[in-house]
Amino acid sequence: MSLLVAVTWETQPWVERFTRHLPGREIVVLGEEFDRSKIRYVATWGPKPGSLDNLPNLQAIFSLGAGVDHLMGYPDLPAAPIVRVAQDDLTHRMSEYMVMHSLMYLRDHARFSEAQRAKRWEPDRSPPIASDVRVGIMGFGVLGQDAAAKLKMMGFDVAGWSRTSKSVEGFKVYSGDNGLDEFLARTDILIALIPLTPDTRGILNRSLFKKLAQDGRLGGPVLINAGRGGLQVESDILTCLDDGTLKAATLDVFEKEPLPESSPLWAHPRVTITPHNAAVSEPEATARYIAQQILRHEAGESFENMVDRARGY
Ligand code: NDP
Ligand code: OXD
Repeated sequence: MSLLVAVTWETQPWVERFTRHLPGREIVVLGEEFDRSKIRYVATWGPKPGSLDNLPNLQAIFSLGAGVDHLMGYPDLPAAPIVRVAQDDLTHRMSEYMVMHSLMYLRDHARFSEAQRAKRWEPDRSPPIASDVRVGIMGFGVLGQDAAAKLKMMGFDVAGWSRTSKSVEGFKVYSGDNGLDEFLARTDILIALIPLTPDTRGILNRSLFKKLAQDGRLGGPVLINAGRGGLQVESDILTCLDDGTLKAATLDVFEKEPLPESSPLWAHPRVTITPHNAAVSEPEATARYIAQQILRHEAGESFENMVDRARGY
């Protein structure tokens, strides 16, 4: 059995880990000579057109991340099952990000940083506490639910929104188009952790932001998007920041990545930017997870976290 590592980044860290976690297997990378009929598995992120063609014995395509939108646009994607990353290392990193940025808004970090630079001593005598702040998590899947549990532990008033209705102990979960307006109306911090699909493209737009709570303790709703850049309409975010519909935004993902130098988001005083690293797929943890999936499959068990191609996630 061979595993093909098809990434556009440095391949060596992946090859080293896969070799260690799958002893005795052949690990090959694009650009090398290899027998395509021997390839049983592919581990990939953003494969170049053609790179996954002509693999007649392929048994699974492993996305090197949780999202699979990078695969959905691949022309004639092989019919093998797609398995995505859903493991604790990545999940915990995302929750760290969400808890940190939510706390920074709760504690008005931007205001105190500015006051420090101006050497102003300006304590807030009546700041909100976490339970005064309503967090709404769009996308109540693996990442959304872990972030919800940790934000709740900090005291935030957390609810979720998903495509299908579900019950998750301890949380009110809204669902579908019918539940969206009510969900938004009770949300001060909007966290986006939904996949990019034809249904969700451009969902973070002006008309949605207008429906967020305007009576919250933060002085205006804030957006935290670490889902995908294609979810957001960046010109609408800027308009809404400037007309007060949004108080602030933390963005890890962008319509175009890397974010072009010309983007006005870079310099906006109420925008926090991170370079699509809210939760990285750390090679050791990810290779271990993929190796486990291969071993499960070879022992006759089914893959975990398989993608439904019709849903797009
Ligand atoms: P999951 O598949 O576990 O969860 C996705 C959630 O989104 C589900 O609750 C699903 O609803 C909901 N959803 C999907 N489509 C819709 C829709 N049309 N309307 C409402 N809800 C919808 O995914 P993960 O939690 O593992 O990951 C979520 C996303 O996070 C990834 O797809 C990726 O884009 C992003 N990500 C970003 C990273 C970063 O570093 N910035 C790192 C890792 C992931 P339902 O429960 O009904 O199926
Ligand atoms: C992912 C990502 O989907 O890092 O895992 O964006």
